[in-house]
Amino acid sequence: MFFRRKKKVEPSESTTSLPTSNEVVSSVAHSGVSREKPVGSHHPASQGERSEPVGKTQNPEADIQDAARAKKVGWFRGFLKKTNDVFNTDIRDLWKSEGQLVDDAFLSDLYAILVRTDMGPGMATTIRDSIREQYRGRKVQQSDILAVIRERVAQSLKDRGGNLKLASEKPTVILVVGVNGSGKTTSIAKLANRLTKSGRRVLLAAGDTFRAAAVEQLRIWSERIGCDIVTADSGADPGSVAFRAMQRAVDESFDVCIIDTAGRLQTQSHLMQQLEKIKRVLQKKVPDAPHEVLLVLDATAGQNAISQAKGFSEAAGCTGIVLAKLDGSAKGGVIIPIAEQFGLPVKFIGVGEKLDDLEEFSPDEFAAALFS
Ligand SMILES: Nc1nc2c(ncn2[C@@H]2O[C@H](COP(=O)(O)OP(=O)(O)O)[C@@H](O)[C@H]2O)c(=O)[nH]1
Ligand SMILES: [Mg+2]
Repeated sequence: MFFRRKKKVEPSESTTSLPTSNEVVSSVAHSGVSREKPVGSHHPASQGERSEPVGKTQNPEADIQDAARAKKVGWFRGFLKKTNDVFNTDIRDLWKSEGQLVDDAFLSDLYAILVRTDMGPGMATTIRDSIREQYRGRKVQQSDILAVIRERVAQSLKDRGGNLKLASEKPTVILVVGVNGSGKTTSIAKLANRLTKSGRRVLLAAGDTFRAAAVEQLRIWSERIGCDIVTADSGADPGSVAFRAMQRAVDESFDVCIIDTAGRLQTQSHLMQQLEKIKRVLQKKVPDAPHEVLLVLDATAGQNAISQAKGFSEAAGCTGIVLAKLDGSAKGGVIIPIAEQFGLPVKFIGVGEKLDDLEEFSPDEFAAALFS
């Protein structure tokens, strides 16, 4: 179900999803094919980002969809450069003659190449085992192997994308958590900007009261975006900020309230308890809040740091991931182990420091961009 601006929520709907472009005029045909025209998008990739499969249709609007999809695939290709480079050079080198025999030596060489990409050893093992099962003792073309890899990747990422869940009754409450410096505050600003552009009234809560600079950082963003903010002095109880934000969000009918938090580790038990307290405070005003607990991860942090966040994600009851700082790293393949390890949808990816640098993650387009 796609969200339409000023769309009336049906009583049976508990949640609905965010429009996938910053500014879209969209309507949904009864055939299930979305019609939309991106308006005034700044980032090339934000011109239509539908991740849902589009059925065959006579509708000329489908051409717009196809073009938008092709654009997004091309854009994903850019940040998959490292992974694609490995495939295009190293894997090709495995072919000494026309057809390559799939034997133990080949499988072990292939595995060695796969683990050098950003996909992680789990995915490398899955792919190698699939190829062994399907082709062992037979001669294969490079295209056969690439097809298996793409299929396995698409399979593993299936259901690992996802739109932001918006509550049927406002306000939607989004709690944003993660370690220090992962990109929480910046991602909140980007998300608030996106929601504001799609016509929603957004209230920010500067719940990182540890550092005065953190409150100021969010305040400056809120001014730039033109959305409201609830702040407190540094050292104040983040629970009280959350409480005041909820009160305003409910009393003044805000659509969405996004709560920033201080960076923390799972091992800091007092900070984990503080997070629990923030949640309880939110629930006093909005019983089913928070509707999303987004974990912001730094894509450049490396596998170890990311693995450590898994316990945190479970302890904090996270519902989705924002993978920040994917720009410039050319290591987009890292999405695969992250989505697998956390078992959570990657809802957004951060691709720069500016307000427009936030994209929805779509597994289908991502897989299509691999070695294309
Ligand atoms: N290149 C890039 N930098 C980012 C991105 N997201 C955040 N940053 C930068 O990462 C640094 C830490 O971000 P911040 O939002 O303050 O992290 P927080 O401590 O988790 O709130 C800042 O310098 C941001 O500009 C991103 O998607 N790409
Ligand atoms: Mg911050």
